[in-house]
Amino acid sequence: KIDLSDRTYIIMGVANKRSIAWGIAESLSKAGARLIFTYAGERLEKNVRELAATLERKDALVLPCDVTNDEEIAAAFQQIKEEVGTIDGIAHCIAFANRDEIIGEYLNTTRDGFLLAQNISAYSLTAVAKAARPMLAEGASIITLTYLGGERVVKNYNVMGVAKASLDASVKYLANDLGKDGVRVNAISAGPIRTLAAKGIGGFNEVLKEMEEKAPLKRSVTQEEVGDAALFLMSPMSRGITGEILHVDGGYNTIG
Ligand code: 0WD
Repeated sequence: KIDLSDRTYIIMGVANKRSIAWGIAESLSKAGARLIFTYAGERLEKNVRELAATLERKDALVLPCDVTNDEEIAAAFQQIKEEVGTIDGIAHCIAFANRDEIIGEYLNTTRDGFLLAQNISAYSLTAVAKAARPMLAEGASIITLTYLGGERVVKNYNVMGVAKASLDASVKYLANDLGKDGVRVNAISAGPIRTLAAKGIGGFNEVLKEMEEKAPLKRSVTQEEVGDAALFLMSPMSRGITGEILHVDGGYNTIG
């Protein structure tokens, strides 16, 4: 059994109990970890506090951190440093694109929409890694969530696919920079899961249906399955792995 009871992890991107970030939180929590949650905007604070209160450990911290705001990132990590000192990992589960740009043709992407998707969904990982660097323990592990639409064309994923391609490349460059500190950086490429963010993507139900028909496992994956893969990547069990994109998608990406 993986025991993380002497470790502390930051979970970024819980919006509600369906969030993949919450699946990761539950898996890490079952392994005994202490958790720190960050949320974007006051509207989510109550949700995150209520969810955190359901965990067995009562020492979770809940802090604001809108990743488009450098001061908010700096303040969040300063507070984390003061309250816990060192951290053993970060789960970055954050993405955003304008709704009218994740349907139809990619060609219609606006400059502002392109930059917004890159800013929140890709650059934020780099900003967070930089802010966290001074407090990352030897052996710490950073993970992010990506999607197949960054590797190849997936209908309607559009500007978000381009942001995921940028995120995937960032994982490799960050892994190279932080490897000398003994810190690993990896991505989980999750199959489609019904969440708030997924609802915004055009034709999501068809994507899910195709996965259930075509994936080698003939079903979709769950937040719990992504959570357990995250637990592996966060634990010393995966100590030889960095710069990797691990597909937790029932094998769907292998089907032509
Ligand atoms: O099928 C899926 N659901 C998949 C999701 C398949 C493969 C990958 N992913 C990725 C997403 O692209 C994202 O990177 O998983 C990550 C988590 O997404 P989720 O769990 O599917 O969706 P959700 O529960 O909506 O969480 C995404 C959260 C935001 O939620 P809302 O609904 O409020 O947009 O990203 C956070 C926010 O909590 N977020 C931000 N956090 C900090 N600063 C910001 C921001 N500016 N914007 C959004």
